[in-house]
Amino acid sequence: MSKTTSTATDVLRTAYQKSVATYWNTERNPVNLRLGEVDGLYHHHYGVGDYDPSVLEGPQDIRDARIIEEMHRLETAQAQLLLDHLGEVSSDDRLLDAGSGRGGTSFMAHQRFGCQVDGVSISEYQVAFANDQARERGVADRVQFHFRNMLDTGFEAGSRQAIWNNESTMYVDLFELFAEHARQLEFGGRYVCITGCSNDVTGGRSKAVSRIDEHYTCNIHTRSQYFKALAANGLAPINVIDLTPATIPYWELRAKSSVATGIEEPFLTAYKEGSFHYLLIAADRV
Ligand code: GPP
Ligand code: MG
Repeated sequence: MSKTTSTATDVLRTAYQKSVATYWNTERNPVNLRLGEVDGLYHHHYGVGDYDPSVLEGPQDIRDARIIEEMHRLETAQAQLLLDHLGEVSSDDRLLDAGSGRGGTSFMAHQRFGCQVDGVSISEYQVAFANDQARERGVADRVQFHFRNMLDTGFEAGSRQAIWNNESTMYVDLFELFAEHARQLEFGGRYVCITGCSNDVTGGRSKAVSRIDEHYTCNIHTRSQYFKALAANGLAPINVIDLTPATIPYWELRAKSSVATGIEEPFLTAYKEGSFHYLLIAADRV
């Protein structure tokens, strides 16, 4: 471990990064907290798979709780799908969750593989939240969260058997990000991301995609940028899955829920008009 403590000046290098950190340091959306309270896994990504339509029936109090549980189930299924693509992971392996949020995917990886996981986030609030969760779960020796920048983590070269970004690549330059991932991955190590990306084929950024960027203070990349940046950094794709049809039901359910935030319509519009895709990309370090 080359760095143990980081100050805000080390980690937040630009005015843009500071504004992203402010968003996540102050974010307390019920759509994330109430879903996390279902079983203690707090996610910062969307869901995949069909929902059970019966959750929309019944008296208001039960209906609300059932919708929230169902949305949480779809978000957990998304994270399981990401982990399915990490390949063989042993309990001796060290993994990196780049943009680890409140820790949901990291805890699931440790639960599944018994491996060590480090998560990095530029939100000090999220890092503290996730480390509290690790202590509560009794896994703080194996799952650790750090206030660090995913573009410059300070972890040793070749120290990681797998790295993922679960919906966090839209905050950074992909060439810089994949250079840092390639540095940290051992030869043959696996990289997986799930992301929303804009469609080069339909031309410039659509109104709906711009509204998503504005909502989260992010910069959604085009599909082609992912593959250029992977290729430029010795990351060879092994699997690409268009998850767009699988995520639309999640957004339709979310739009009907009591915890909708207003961003549901832009997502549904962007996916349905074809200006935006929800992709899983898995690549090997070569
Ligand atoms: C995080 O989920 C969302 C992002 C990091 C932003 C953009 C993602 C794209 C695929 C474009 P969240 O769970 O914090 O969002 P919400 O509060 O809306 O549920
Ligand atoms: Mg959410």
